[in-house]
Amino acid sequence: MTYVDYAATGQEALSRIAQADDLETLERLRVAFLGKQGSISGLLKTLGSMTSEQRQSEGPKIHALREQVTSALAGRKAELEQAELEARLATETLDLSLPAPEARLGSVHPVSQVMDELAEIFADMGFAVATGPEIEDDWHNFTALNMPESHPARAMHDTFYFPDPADGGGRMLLRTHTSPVQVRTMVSQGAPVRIIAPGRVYRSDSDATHTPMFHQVEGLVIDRGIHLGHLKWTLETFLKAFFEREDIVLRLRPSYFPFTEPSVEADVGFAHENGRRVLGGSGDEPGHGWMELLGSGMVNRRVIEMSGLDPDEWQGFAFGVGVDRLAMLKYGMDDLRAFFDGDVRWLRHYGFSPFDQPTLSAGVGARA
Ligand code: 2NL
Repeated sequence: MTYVDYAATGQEALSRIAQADDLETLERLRVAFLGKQGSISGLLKTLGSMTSEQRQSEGPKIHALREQVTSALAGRKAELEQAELEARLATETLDLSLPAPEARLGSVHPVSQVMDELAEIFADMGFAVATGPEIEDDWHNFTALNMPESHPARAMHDTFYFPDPADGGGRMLLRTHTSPVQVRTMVSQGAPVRIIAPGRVYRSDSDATHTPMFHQVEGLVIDRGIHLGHLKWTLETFLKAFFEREDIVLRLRPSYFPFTEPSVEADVGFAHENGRRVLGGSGDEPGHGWMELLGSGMVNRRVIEMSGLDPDEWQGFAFGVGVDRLAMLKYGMDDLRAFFDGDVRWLRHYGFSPFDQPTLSAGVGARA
């Protein structure tokens, strides 16, 4: 049995700990003394092969040595950490007078902007906003709107079809207009109704002025004694507010939709100013013209009936207008396809600041 000079071993360990001048060196020392293969751990293991007498005399010395080294390591660690903190505090500076880094701001898409404007304008006339599914069944999209299976008007509304999981023989489709939202509202809440239904709709159309997906807002009023005069006033009031011009002139022209009777298409008068079309004034003035803007009419009594209401008690008017087209006209954007390219340069040019919303509540058209 070789006797170890614990005092000398302790002295040496303490002096190496005191000399460690960074945390990594200190950690290496801890492993060298107290780690699994460490020298003091090794001494502890020798206790196992001692006689009980030896163990009684050597045990306390080895444990005392381990305590001494453990607390020296902890003490030095605290010193080194404090020194590191002081060094950082002495060198790091924080200039609170610097301007904050500029945050990258997104912008509001013109279509979303126009939908917000429409919701505000119609809210002032007492209309609520109604929404519904973009994947519809045949009945809500066609049949309830007086377009039965064989109706020729369905051809204009060709769209994307899916099998209906709930009905083996039936099919689902991407809605071709937001009218099914209005049908659903009549069915579920009954009369009276005063709503607009904004949203995405889908048709198989694609060129410079048509995209297979576009945005529509439809309006529906159902009440007692509703007539064409209510429709005309509502459209005029809406268009004057939207285009921010009192001189908007409407021309109602007879038309045909299966879901309205009579049906009227609404044109607005425009003038040419500096080679651009500017809305306002009668289209019959010399040099002026009429531009087709939206479709509308008195709700066909068969549609009212199919939605579960009595057409002898309840009448109404409805209209539908393309949101993308309204945005193009109001903000002077000329290619419809650019709306859905997702090009951020286009958005930066035409997009709206989320903090400067030109809605009625913040001033329509208010831009810096
Ligand atoms: C257009 C024409 C229109 C309607 C939509 C409608 C809805 C119900 C009942 C009756 Cl629930 N009509 N909507 C009526 C007339 C025209 O849209 O050219 N839109 C782009």
